[in-house]
Amino acid sequence: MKKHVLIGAVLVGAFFLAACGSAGTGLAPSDVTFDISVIEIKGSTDKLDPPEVDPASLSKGYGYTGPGDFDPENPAKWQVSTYIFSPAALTAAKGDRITLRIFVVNGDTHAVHLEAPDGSRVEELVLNRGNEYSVTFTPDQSGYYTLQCDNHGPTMQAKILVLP
Ligand SMILES: [Cu+2]
Repeated sequence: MKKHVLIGAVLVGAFFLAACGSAGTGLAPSDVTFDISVIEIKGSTDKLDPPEVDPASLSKGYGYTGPGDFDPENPAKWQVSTYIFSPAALTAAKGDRITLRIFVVNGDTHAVHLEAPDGSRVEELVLNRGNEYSVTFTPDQSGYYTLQCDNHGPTMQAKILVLP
C-alpha cells in the first residue's frame, strides 16, 4: 500500500515538472521587447562646496565641471553629470526571445557590448546619438546579462536578470 502511494507521488511530481517545461518558471517562452534610452543627466549647484573627490576619477560615466569652469559669471557654481541606460534593471526568462531597442539621446558615441552570465560576449555594437538600434537574442543561461558601455564604464550599465 505504501509502495503505491510513493509511486503515485513520483508520477505526480514527474507530471508537474513536465507541465512546467524547461523554463522552470511555469511561463511559456515569449517574445519580449525592452525600450531603452541612452541619456545623460546633469545637476549643478552654487549652494554646496564642490566634492572632495573628482567624480570623473570614480567612473568614466561621471562628468564634473568645477567652480569657475562651469559658469564664469557664477564662480561658486559647479556641475556633475552621468550617462545611463534607462531603464537599467530588466527581467526575463531563459528561452524568451529578447529584443533590446535602444535609442541614443545623449553622447555622440557609445561602444557597447552585451555579456552573458558566463562572461562570453553576445553582441558588440557602436551606438551613435540620434539613432535607434535593435539587438535580439535568446538567452541560454540564467543569471545576469550585462549591457555595458566601454566608453562610460563601469556605471553606464544595464542588467537583465534571466530567470531559469
Ligand atoms: Cu556610453
